[in-house]
Amino acid sequence: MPAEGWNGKFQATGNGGWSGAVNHGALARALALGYAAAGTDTGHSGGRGEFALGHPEKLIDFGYRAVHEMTVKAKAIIAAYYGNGPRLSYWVGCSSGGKQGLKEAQQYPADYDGILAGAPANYWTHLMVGDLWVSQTTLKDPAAYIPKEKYPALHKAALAACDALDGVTDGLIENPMRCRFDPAVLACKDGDSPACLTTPQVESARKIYSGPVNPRTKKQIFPGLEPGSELGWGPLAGGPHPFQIADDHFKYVVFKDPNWDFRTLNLDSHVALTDKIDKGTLNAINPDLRKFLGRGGKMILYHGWNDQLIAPRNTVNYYESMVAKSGGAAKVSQSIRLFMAPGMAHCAGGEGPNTFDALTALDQWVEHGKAPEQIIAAHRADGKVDRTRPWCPYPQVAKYKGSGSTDDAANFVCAPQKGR
Ligand SMILES: [Ca+2]
Repeated sequence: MPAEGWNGKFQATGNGGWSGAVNHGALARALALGYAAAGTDTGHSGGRGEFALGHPEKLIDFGYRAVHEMTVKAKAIIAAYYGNGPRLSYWVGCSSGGKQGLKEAQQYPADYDGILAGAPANYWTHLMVGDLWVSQTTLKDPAAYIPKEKYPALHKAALAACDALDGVTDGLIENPMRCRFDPAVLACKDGDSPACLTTPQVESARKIYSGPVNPRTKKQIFPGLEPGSELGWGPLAGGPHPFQIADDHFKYVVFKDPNWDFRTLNLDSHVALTDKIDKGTLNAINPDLRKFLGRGGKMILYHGWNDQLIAPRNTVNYYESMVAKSGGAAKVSQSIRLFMAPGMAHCAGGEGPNTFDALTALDQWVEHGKAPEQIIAAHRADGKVDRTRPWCPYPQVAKYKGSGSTDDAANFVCAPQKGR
């Protein structure tokens, strides 16, 4: 809590991954802006999922209880210290922190007036399947492994297929949902090389883009990674070990067996099992945000299209389900907007513009009723901004006006996407 110059507001900070640490950097940034700030380790230490083994109550803490309790207590401590509680309370988080923000809106809609939720890990059980499925795709059979040296060629081919669809050839795919890219264009013709894919590698790349599907019901379990994201495939697909957060989920939460082998993941029975066990503990997928909306809450969601850890289309899917359940697009857009970020990786980084100030946009919306029509994001190289671009409220996309630098956000407008 700032001893002087408190702005009268409270900002809570979210976690990442398995979340066993207070994010002190985020606290410091909030304090520097004049906020009273709070964070929680969610009831355990460290970034692994082992804590859950034999401790169902700790899993509930991690799932939602720690954040809610922190919120209630933080507001009481603020009131005791300043003589009055915060006039406004904001949630700020990405990844697990994005999920925590959604859970708050779904389960404790009175906790926050504004929620900034990035790349939410909100469909936790299916996300874990999706991530582990990528690891299974490339690590189960050595022939199916795609060496990292091949990612640049794959990336280049994806851009060749889809970069120009948005009218600007700039290394960014504005809307990957319009992209039809078959990695078979890279199939090796004269022997293996870093510039081509063998037949099993083509199949692996197709699986990574398409995401896991239940073999019995043919239902999509989780979306795939998007064309454009290839340079970031290392953590899920590069081995030698499966992606640890997801591996831990099945080892310690689902099977309670540290020796469980990710190669045995079954896309039918094991998905049903993790959903059955979860009972809303780790998942934050309730599309009904009417209570949050009814209180006047505002939410900004964002997700990088090149996210290499959480398939971004899941956030589009959640947004669509939430819009359908919570009053329709026109009504919901008065309170909740989703910004998809071309070329941005998980929460930050990547080839696309990836530094942005969504907190100010949220604050303007909550405090002054000024809804964000766009969020200007910047890309930096060697410490200098080399490109700016607007992020647009979904389903709008950034359109080049036709003149001026394509590295300047001023030369773009947010407009509806024509044609899919
Ligand atoms: Ca482009």
